[in-house]
Amino acid sequence: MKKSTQLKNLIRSNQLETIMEAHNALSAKIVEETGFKGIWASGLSISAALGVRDNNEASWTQILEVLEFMSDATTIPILLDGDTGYGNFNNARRLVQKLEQRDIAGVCIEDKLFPKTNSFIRGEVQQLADIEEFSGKIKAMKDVQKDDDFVVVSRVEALIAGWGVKEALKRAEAYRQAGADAILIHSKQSDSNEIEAFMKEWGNRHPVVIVPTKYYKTPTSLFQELGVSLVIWANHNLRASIKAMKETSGKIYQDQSLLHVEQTVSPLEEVFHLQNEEELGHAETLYLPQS
Ligand code: SPV
Ligand code: MG
Repeated sequence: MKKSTQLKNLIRSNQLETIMEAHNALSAKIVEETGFKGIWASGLSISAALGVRDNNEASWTQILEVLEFMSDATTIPILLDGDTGYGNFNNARRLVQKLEQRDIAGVCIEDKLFPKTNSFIRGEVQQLADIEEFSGKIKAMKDVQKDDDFVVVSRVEALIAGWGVKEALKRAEAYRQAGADAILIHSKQSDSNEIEAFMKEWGNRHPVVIVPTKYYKTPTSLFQELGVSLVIWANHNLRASIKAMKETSGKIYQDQSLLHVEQTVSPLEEVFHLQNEEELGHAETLYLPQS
């Protein structure tokens, strides 16, 4: 099944679905092998892995290069965190064309201004996009896609900016009418109260995506009860790898020896497996002269 169709089915399925963050081909492959049905190509994680801030410091074509490796290495759909679409409607629709060419299943854009800042950094002073302008951007993206199943998720940042649930509902409804396939409602609170308030008013109008990074204590079963369609575990492979790399670098530096790390790191065979080394071995028997 096409990756776009897989993602559309996840968003439309009656049960709660989850997708997991990746920031390069290696982490994307691990997400797939774990059993997840989809990948969140996180802007925060990709930029952190590139050594830059989550402020559109990496150009959109640099992000595309990372995505191409992620997509080539996997068979499950990738939902790109497309920030604000990297400009106005015209930049955003060109992004859709380039994503479709790379078999990326969908993109999420947020109603902020370029260059954006991560939602957990000074959220209240972040400016929101004009509703009409952002709705035009969604329409342009939906109009340009060639594959009917390509997914556009519209992310509402009203709660992040402190504008309240009423404004969030107003924006979500406008973006639904503009043609978005799903609404991502984001919150930075440590409990899920405002997400619950949003969901109760929203009902089953249209699929909803959430990112419970800050309200991680809320049981996942509650999200299902609220009618949420898709949960994104947004940055945990990045954060896990930072911890593992710090511990390993620290131990080797301290001991000036590999003795106490060999058993704690992945074996080289695992690395070769993740690179699909087996396939090359097989291809060599087919295509190289066998003496
Ligand atoms: C990301 O993963 O880059 C996101 C989610 O946009 S958040 O960091 O919560 O804004
Ligand atoms: Mg992001």
